Amino acid sequence: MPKSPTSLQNDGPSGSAASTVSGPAGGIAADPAASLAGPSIAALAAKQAGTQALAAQLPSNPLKPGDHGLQAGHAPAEGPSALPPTGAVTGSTLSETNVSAKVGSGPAVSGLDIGTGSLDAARVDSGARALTTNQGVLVADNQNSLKAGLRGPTLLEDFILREKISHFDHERIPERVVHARGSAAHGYFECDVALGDITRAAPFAEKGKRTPVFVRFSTVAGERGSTDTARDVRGFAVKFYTDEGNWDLVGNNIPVFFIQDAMKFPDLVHALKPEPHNAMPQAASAHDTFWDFVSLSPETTHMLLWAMSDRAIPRSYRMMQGFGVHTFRLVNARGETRLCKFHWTPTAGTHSLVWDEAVKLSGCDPDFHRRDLWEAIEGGHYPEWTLGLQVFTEEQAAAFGFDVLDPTKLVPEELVPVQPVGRMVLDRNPDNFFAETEQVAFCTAHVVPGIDFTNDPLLQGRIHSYVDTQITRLGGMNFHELPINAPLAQVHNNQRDGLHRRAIPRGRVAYEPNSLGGGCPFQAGAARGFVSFPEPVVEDKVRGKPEKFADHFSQATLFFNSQSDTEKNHIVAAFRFELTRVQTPAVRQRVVSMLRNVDETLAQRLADALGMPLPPAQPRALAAPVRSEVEASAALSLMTRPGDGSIAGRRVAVLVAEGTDATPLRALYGGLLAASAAPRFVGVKLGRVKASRGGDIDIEATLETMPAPMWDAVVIDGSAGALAQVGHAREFVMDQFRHCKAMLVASEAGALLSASGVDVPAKPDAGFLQARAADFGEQATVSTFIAAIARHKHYARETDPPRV
Ligand code: HDE
Repeated sequence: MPKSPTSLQNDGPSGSAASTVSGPAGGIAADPAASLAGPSIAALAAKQAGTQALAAQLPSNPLKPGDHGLQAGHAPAEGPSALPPTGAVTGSTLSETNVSAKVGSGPAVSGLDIGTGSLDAARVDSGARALTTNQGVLVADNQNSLKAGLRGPTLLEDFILREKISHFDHERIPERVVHARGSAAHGYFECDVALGDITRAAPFAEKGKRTPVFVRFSTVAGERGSTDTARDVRGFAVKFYTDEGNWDLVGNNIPVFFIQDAMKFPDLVHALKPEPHNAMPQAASAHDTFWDFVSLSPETTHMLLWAMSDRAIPRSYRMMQGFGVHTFRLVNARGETRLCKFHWTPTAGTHSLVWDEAVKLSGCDPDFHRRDLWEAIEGGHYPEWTLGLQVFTEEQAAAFGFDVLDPTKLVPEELVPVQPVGRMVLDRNPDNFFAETEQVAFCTAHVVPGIDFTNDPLLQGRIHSYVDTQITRLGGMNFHELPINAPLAQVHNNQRDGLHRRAIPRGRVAYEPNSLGGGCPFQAGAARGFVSFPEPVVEDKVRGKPEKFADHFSQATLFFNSQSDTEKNHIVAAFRFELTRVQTPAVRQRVVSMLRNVDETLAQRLADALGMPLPPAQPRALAAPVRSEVEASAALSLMTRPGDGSIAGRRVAVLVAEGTDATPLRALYGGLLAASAAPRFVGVKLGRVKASRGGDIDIEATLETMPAPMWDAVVIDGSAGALAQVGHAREFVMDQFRHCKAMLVASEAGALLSASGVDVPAKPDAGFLQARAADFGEQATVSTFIAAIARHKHYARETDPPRV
């Protein structure tokens, strides 16, 4: 009796019969002549007969006998279904084929798939259109409210003003509780390796398959309008619109988390967010309540080291890794399972700001990351990541010295290598920030067949939280119908009503089992539907943690040991900054006492930096320290991912003043453009500077509006020596030097350099290049400079405190 789902899906109504109490309307009867003559008894009878025939096909529920026991639980059968003899049998009303511009020309074939399919249906283009109200009424005057006389009061009657103001009054929706500030883009994931052997998940079905994605990057602590370059973890949330439904991989740019159990998340966030009495500080962990909480929660130590590292001040969203964090489960079509960690690795490499630069950027461009992502995509430099998987078995996991269900632990790549399986490209900016970036609802509960959860207690809590939070944020349970959230796969179920419902379900059946709807929508069964992996549960019901969760420090030590000296220095400086801002000495001491369990030199350096004696080490939850299988892992250092050497989209300031020799400068500028960088002539003010040859130069950006932190590199032309008396120019050069960026300096510009406090180093680092201005256009100069920009930072010149 069950029909093939394909034939069921595409079969629209085509006949007649009545389900309405008032009887059939004209034009839809089986016998058109009869319907034209008025309500058709025949049509009603035909519908009743059809309904009877359909219902009779299910004399009982065939699922029931197999509905019990373990076997049925593991492999549910497909539900029964039958085709209605005519489409009208399962329709709501016989009048449904009465056509109008609004109701359409016939019943929908695909039922509840409102909003599914491409975003085209939702896009609005007002080009060449006149202004209307929300009811579509043309507005004659958009300048003046309706008044009783030119100098009289405004009339309540002015429905146009009232609609406009009322809509404006309600424009804002609640911002996300965490990750409020973010930016997003569309793109695709392309599978490079078919993974059918280990997962049936649709995006990995075959090599070359592309799955559309929408990706949102974010900071965690700051409010929606806060700065992009705060020291913070970055969210890295990917929505895959797979052909088997939406899969959301809601990750971060750091592979571990602060806490081990969802129970502690509200405490963590309350401690991190601005303090409740005075709402300060914004977008910063550098305050007492955060450090109070974390120093009393030693499980935070590992992630604290990551958060104090340069990972927390990325140069660009395009230049950071992403991680699924939790251990997930992959399941193949045979029901076999492996465990898995997800890794996104940027093609552009992993690069960071330095702290002084991040702080200054917060002032001169709080939208730094948002702008960077937008401009890169608009400029055709599509950000790209490789997706890599660490796949391992339960048996392997059991042998690790740490518990893979503990989200404060990573799986060292030395134990399980990361296998690249595909790449993600972001190639389209959203049309509208609110409709897409703000309304997108990522939920860890959104998984597809082939991807399953593990018992990580943090992940388990998240499965609840994300759906729950959208109910407040997006105003009810129908947030899945918003165009950006709607899956490409069709949606058919018996969920009904609720605020902001858009779908108009056809027919009278909203329950299952049913026979009046031919059993539809029927349960898909184990062969096609999502089946939870049948993981055995053996223990008592209990509130507690597994023993291995008590090791709070060994991977923090592993992380610290894996850092280069520069990275270690930055970690010390970040702790110093944050703890200097902390006002309560006991909290500072507690942090240092906790860090003694990570690395004695780290704790000692911090104690010195904070002017305190080294406190005793905090007692450990585990008496004996755990010995990590891996002592140091190169993969944990940012330095191991320099990227592909491209300088696409990198901003290069060309400092220029009156009297420049524009010929070599233009050649250099052209060379940078050819390498897809974004060079700009920078001067004191807009306008034209006179050149000795090669044509006068139009200044494109000014020192005042685009200071040094906004640039990746600088060219200091010979003419720029004349800027030695300009404070902005001196600050510019000083910051470029201090922030370890590539500099190409004309030997003629010595006056500006020394006025900025920069002595030409006796042994310049690879990022500090000197040449005669006349040689700027030489191929060798251009390519050495490009290589220096591609290295991004030249830390060899860095000192603490800064010399310059
Ligand atoms: Fe989230 N998190 N989170 N989180 N999270 C939210 O969901 C939550 C956690 C992450 O761009 C919220 O829609 C709990 C880990 C990202 O829209 C909320 C717990 C990781 C985003 C929420 C965690 C994340 C969120 C706020 C502990 C890395 C932004 C608004 C049990 C793997 C997604 C929203 C976007 C957002 C709850 C822990 C990443 C409140 C309860 C671990 C990237 O539901």
